[in-house]
Amino acid sequence: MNISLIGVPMNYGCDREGAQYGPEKLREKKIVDVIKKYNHSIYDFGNLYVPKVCDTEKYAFHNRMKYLKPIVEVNTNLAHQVYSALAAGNFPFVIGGDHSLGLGSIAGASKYYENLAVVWIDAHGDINTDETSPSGNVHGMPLAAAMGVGCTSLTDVYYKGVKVRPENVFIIGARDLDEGEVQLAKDKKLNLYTMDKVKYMGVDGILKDIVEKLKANNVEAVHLSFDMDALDSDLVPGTGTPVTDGMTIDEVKYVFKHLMDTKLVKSMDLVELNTHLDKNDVTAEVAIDLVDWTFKLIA
Ligand code: 5AB
Ligand code: MN
Ligand code: MN
Ligand code: MN
Repeated sequence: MNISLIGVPMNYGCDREGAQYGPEKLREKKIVDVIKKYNHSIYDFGNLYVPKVCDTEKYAFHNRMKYLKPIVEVNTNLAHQVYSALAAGNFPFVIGGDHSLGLGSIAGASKYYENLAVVWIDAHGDINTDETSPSGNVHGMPLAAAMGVGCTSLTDVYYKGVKVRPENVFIIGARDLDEGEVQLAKDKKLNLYTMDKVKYMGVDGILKDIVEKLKANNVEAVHLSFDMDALDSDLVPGTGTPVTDGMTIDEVKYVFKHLMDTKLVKSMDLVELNTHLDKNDVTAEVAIDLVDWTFKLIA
């Protein structure tokens, strides 16, 4: 497989120091060599340009969304990179950076694929809008925007309109949802596999459900978006919004394996590694181990 590696050294979406150094840390940990081991051709496109905006300007562009303008600019460029990679027959692998980059990666993938599904593995839903967000942090909003919900400045990134239909959205591992998110998940009948549901149905149970729905919905391609905080907080000190009672590494690997087996996964994000919060690089090592596993699975 030809892999396009795209770094997004941005922390405007989480408003926290350290998330912007994820791509640099992963390269230091030899992400390129790790992927190459499995006979992939990897093209490292380096990091996207992230304009400097000082923190006194965080609300200069919108009164309820921090750093809106640079976030939209970076994501528009990311979307085009992802689209171009897919058009060239490559697998775009986007490394963050905070999860606001989901705006761009989904926009790019959905421009290429008519009937895209998104599997979002995360402790959070990331389906807030500027109106429901308790923080104003855009990394808690990308998946709502991708479904066409929220402010047009986010929903219209790269091109106007809905990027992914709600029935094609699958959230796995959620255990920290805000009130507005719970409501939206209900209203839109999202496929929401909370941590409680994962425990109740078992990892096998939810995977069976997801694979069936992907088939029934005639999905063409899956964009897989992995937030490090899906893992239990004990395993990942180096992430900005850690939550207890999360997934184990083996559970995540098992989910990846079965998703890759469908042959539908055509693009992926790995986000929310925070190098300032990490302890002895343990979170970076976990991330690299998951990258190793992922690209072993991809033929
Ligand atoms: B992450 C919270 N729901 O909106 C909000 O890490 C947290 O990309 C969002 O999943 C976490 O601020 C965003 C409280
Ligand atoms: Mn997230
Ligand atoms: Mn999260
Ligand atoms: Mn986070």
